[in-house]
Amino acid sequence: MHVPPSHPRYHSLITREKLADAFRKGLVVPEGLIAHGRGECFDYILGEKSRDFALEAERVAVAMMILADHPVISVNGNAAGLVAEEICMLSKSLSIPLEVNIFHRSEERIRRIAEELAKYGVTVYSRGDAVIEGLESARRIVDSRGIFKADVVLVPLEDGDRCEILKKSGKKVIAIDLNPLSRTSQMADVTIVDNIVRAIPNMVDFAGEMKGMDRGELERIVGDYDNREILKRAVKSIIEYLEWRSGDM
Ligand code: PTJ
Repeated sequence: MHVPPSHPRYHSLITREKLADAFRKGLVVPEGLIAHGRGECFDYILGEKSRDFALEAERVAVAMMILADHPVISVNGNAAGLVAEEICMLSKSLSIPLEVNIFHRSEERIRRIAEELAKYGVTVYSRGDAVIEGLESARRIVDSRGIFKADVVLVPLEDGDRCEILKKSGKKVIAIDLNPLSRTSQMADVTIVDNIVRAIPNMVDFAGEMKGMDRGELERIVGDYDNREILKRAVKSIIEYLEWRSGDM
């Protein structure tokens, strides 16, 4: 479908088209389209831009990934459909491998997502030769070189169960989730309350700026961070945005 750039909801419609195309290519499941709709709703009441609390969390996330011994970026269908190229830019910039890890598991879709990412010349793990104990969903099947041994995992559009288990296995979890009230958001060490289509490009910019920083400075950035405070600011900003909009009525 042609979306005219003058359309007031141009960016939102283009993002939908991208996801629908990815669905047609077999990267995204129908449930992913529904999940995106929920995300859109939160994005709408967050003002559809990267707020200060999101930028702060994105910066800390990048610092944490630079400091990590075995960081990994988990990629599901929606992430591959919306920001495959940008995730690969982040992966290359920080030399962090990607791992395909999906909730609605099928070997065919894992292969398609891995192929989509590999186009950009990055390291993609998708072996499924290890299991995270304590998890019943298909997300328990991981790669021994990636999530299994990782100390820091970036998980865009996550389900709460896996976040909890990853944390129980001693890993630091960075989540990207537009819903600040979700179980994942509440449980992650760093919650990026932002649309993945803005969050990942912002993180690519931060990576460029921060990869030359000394460890002490990066440790200070991570050490000063308080995720509960970030979540509170996200919820308050929704309240303030709605109050501001109600003033127009
Ligand atoms: O590819 P698969 O099989 O791994 O499936 C992917 C989905 C997204 C279907 C799966 O992970 C899932 O069911 O996720 P949930 O539990 O619905 O959680 C998705 C969360 O991401 C929700 O809290 C949404 O608000 C949020 N979300 C949706 N779209 C975006 C988003 N957050 C950031 N950016 C988005 N574009």
